[in-house]
Amino acid sequence: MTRKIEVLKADITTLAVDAIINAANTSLLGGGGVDGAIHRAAGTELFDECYQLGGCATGQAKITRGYRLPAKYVIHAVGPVWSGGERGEPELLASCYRTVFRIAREHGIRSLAFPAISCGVYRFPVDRAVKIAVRETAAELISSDDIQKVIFACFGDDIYEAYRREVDKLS
Ligand code: AR6
Repeated sequence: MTRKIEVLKADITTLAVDAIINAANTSLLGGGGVDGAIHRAAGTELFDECYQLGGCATGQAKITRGYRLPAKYVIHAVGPVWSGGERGEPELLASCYRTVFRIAREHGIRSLAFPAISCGVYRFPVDRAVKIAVRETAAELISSDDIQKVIFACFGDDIYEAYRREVDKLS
């Protein structure tokens, strides 16, 4: 199972996987951080498709095509804004990962790349977010053979080290 997980220092927009995950907001109409980078790289057709989706609730996700990205699809997940941890943030973040995996299975997607959802502007504590990401990914890979590769695309050494530590615990 662990051989299906890769921790990479990478700009997610460059990865040629079946789907990359966007750390979006409830409007799905773009923003800063990884969301801005994905929209810039994919081109304006991505915005046009997102506009048709009518937003997305926190903890949920919606899929679009990838347009000019090397990835065929983008799965837009809306992570929670961290506000102390007593407002269901851990469960909402776990729900993002579970929803992404369900959508991926429904579309025959076999390789995925995630950014550290909620770990930027949304200020989720990195170690806690990474534990949730790795736990949910391991649960998916153990319970189903549909997904063959999950990449954690890390921007910055602290995020990279946090994923590395957590993934190493699996083996
Ligand atoms: N590739 C991989 N990771 C990246 C990239 C990239 N090109 N760019 C940034 N990151 P954030 P959030 C990392 O703030 O916390 C947006 O405005 C970044 O270093 O993008 O979920 C949305 O529209 C961090 O580790 O997402 C929402 O309003 C991680 O991606 C809001 O931000 C997530 O940081 C979502 O906030």
